[in-house]
Amino acid sequence: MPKPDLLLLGPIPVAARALEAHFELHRLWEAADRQGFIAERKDRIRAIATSGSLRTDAALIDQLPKLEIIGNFGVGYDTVDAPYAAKRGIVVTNTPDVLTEEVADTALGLILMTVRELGAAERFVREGRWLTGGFPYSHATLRGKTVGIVGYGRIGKAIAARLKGFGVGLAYHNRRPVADADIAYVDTLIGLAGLVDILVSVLPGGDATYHAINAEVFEALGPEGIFINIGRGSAVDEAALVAALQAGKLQSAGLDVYAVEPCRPAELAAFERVVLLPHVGSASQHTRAAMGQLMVDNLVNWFDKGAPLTPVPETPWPR
Ligand code: 8YV
Repeated sequence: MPKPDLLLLGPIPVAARALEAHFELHRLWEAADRQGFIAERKDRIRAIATSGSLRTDAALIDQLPKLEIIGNFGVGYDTVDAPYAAKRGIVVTNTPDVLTEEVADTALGLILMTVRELGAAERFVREGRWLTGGFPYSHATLRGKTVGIVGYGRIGKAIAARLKGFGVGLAYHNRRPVADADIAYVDTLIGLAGLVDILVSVLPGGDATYHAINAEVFEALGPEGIFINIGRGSAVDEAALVAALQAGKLQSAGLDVYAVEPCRPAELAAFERVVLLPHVGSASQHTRAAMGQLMVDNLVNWFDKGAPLTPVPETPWPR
C-alpha cells in the first residue's frame, strides 16, 4: 500500500520520524515557491500536519480537494479554520490532556516568578549585583491574595488544583459555569478582574476571545493587580497592557504568549518586574514527545481505522 501524502506546514521535530514512517511527507516550509509546491501536489495531499506556525485557512483547504484530515500539534488550534473544515467534511484533531499538567506547572512558575519578582532576582545574582547590596523586597506576595482564572477548562482546573495548596482565594470566569467546578464562579470577566488580585488568562485564541483582556479589564484589576497569560496572546490587547503598566494602573504581568510570535517585546521588557517567557507552556521534551505521538496517532488511526482519536469540538464526530 502506498503511504498517504501529507503536507507538513512547518517543522515538528519530535514527530518527524513517526510521520516519515507512515506518510509521504511534503515539507511546505522548505519550498521557495509555496503556491507552486501546493499546486503540484494538490491532487495527492490527503492530510495536513501543523504546529500552528502557519495558518490552515479556507484558502489552503480549498486548494486541496483530496484533503481528509488536519492534525494540529497543540491543544490550541486557533490557526486552523475548524468550522470551515467541518463544512467541507474534513476532520481536525488536536492534542488535549497530554499537556495539561505541564502547562499548569508553567503557569504556577510564571505566577510565582511574577508575584515575587524572581526573574529580576535571578538577573541580580547573575550580573554580580548581589555583591554590593541585597535585592529589594518584592512588592507583592501571594499571602492573603485571590487569584482569578479566565478560561476554566482542563488547564484552568489544573492551575486551580495547584493553587489550592498555596492557600489563596480562587474564582473563575467562563462563558458558562462549569458543572464540576469547586471554586467561585463570576459571570463577567470585568467582575472577576475587579474581585481578584491576580488574573490568569487561559483563554484560547480566535475571534471569540480577540482582545477580551483589554483596558477595561486592566482598570478593574487595578494598580496592585497582576496579569498572567498562559493561553493565547491574541486574547490580550497588548497596547492596552503596555499603557496600563506605563501609567502605573497595573502592577505587573507575566506572559508566556504574545500577539505575534516569536517576538522581542521591548516595551514590556522595559519593566524589570514583568516576566517574559518564550511560549514554553508545554515545552518539555517529555510533553512535546507525547503531543507529537498523539498528533501522529490521530493521523494514523484515521487512515488505518477511519476514526480520529481526539477530534476538536467543531468536527462532527461520530458523523
Ligand atoms: C503548543 C500550545 O505546543 O498546545 C498549545 O496550544 O500553546 C503549545 O503548548 C504550541 O502551540 C505548538 O506550536
